[in-house]
Amino acid sequence: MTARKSKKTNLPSEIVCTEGKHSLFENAIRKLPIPVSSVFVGDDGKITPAAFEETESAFVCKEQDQTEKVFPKTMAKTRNVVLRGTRQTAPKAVKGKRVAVLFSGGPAAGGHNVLVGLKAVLGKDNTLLGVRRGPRGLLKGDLFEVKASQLKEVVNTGGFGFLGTDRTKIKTQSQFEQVKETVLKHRLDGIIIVGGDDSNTNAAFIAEYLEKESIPCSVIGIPKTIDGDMAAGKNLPISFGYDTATKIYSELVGNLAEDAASAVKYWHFVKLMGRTASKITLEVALQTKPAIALISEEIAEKNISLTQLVDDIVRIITLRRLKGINHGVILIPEGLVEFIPEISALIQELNKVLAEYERDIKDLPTLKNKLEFIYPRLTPYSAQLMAALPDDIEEMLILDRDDHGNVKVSQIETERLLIEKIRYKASEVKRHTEKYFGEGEGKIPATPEQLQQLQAMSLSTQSHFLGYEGRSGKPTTFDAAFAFALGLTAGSLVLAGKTGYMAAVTDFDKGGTILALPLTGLITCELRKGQEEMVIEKSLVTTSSPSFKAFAANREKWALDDLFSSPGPIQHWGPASRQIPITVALDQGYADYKTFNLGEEKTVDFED
Ligand code: FBP
Repeated sequence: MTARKSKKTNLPSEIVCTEGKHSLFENAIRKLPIPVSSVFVGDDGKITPAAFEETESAFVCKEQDQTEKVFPKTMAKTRNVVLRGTRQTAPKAVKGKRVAVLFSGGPAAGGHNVLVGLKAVLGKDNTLLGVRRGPRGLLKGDLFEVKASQLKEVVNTGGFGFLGTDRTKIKTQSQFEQVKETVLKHRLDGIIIVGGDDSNTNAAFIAEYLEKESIPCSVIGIPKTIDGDMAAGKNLPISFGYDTATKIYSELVGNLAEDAASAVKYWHFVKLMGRTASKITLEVALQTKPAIALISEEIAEKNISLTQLVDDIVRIITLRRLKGINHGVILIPEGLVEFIPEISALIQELNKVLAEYERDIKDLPTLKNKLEFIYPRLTPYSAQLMAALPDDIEEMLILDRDDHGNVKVSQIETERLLIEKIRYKASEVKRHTEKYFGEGEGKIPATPEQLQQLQAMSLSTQSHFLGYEGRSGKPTTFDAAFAFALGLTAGSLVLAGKTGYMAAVTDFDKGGTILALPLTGLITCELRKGQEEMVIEKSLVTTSSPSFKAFAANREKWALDDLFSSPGPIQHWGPASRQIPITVALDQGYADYKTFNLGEEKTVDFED
């Protein structure tokens, strides 16, 4: 018998080869071609900057007088008129421009493709500089030249790792002077701020300041955020990052629904990121059809109290239980607490107290001392409500706001608050069947057998928070193409000498229309840290929108049976790889959501 020759294995070294973001998948997606709008394709087939022309559409500010007072220079320049990008057949070469780009706020998938788009459109004759660690890096002047070879490593990859990010608000005179120093020191002709509503507010203020100082440096915003609240109707259906995040969450929620139906014992309470707006929750609900999905904006509109909300949820749980279904998935938007009328009133009171007595409260050594100081300054109703909240939530509500004055809702465990109250109510329903079951208004009809079955059921809950895992995933093909187009648009705007605009893309079903939206047209007045401030307006869910109506028309059905669907993992190629968010397709009036069209696919080449 001959001994079998042992085969030499390369496996250990193959594993090492995948270090530094070189998994089989990462290597493959770097090579994926990106759809490019024909506006950016020259006669030679190469990437070419767009030109811009005025459209007939102009924004009317919510607070016209105040906006004009705060932004006189940029308002006079843009007149709030929307610009459209057009293809240049014989573009005049623009050379020697130096453009800085920074990420601001939370990460969102596609950020690296913005950089690739910028590099591609600026070409060899201009310089792209990266700002390390967001607005803070801009203030410090922490810039470096971005090389094509570096971008080839990050194209189509997720996260903001290449530059980093932070949430510094730029609003004081000394901060503006620091920005000026950076502009002069690095001889900048343009600053691109990739961010959400707060970051684009920064962009609007910096643009105005530099204009006042007669410094010829364009400031352009790029709409980024997973939250979906950086949108402006037909002009800007959505920001980049939303599609990827909602698809990641939808996969996980689909898996949880499957788990609930398999193990037949758990109610999964899933809090979904999205800060204020419930746009993420709405999209995930349309993708997965869970038993319950709460939409904060509807709760505020209908003035639904916490008690009423808990009652409504327990009613659905009970109806399912009577059918023998003692499991399900409940989606909870991250910002819910801010929309429940009595908690929202409490937060507003707290914001006022925290703003008025900021220093006194800061100096108090313990949490107990802070609470003792705050309680007497609240109305009796709010004080009573706060005292009834779990300790950790009480603590989160009085903790410092972020730099932009937002309550840190991602840190508030709303899902646990609801679980606690729902458990109590569900057990009450079981204990007092005569009150809740039978004939008559508000009562649930049930047979003795069903009630017996109900008594044998216990409420097993699991809580989850899906947030950070959705922000830095590999961009979907849509986000990859969309972010790339935004980079091309912003770069073109700087080369055209425009300032005070946000790059935008619309008509995702028709090859992509390129737009530039005047930042001042998106500004409104909001209460932040108890004071009125000019900020870019958040786009929230409206109950009259087609996407909400589609959800509302089906939710009862989804509540009473297991009709969930599992969209599965994000697909970068294959049948589901060209989907856009269902909410976007519905609200924009597209014929379907399965195939976006942002132009012809191209393997983008760019050199230093
Ligand atoms: P942006 O608006 O900056 O994109 O951030 C969105 C977000 O992911 C929210 O959904 C969430 O509430 C928040 O960031 C969390 O912020 P942090 O990273 O500071 O914890």
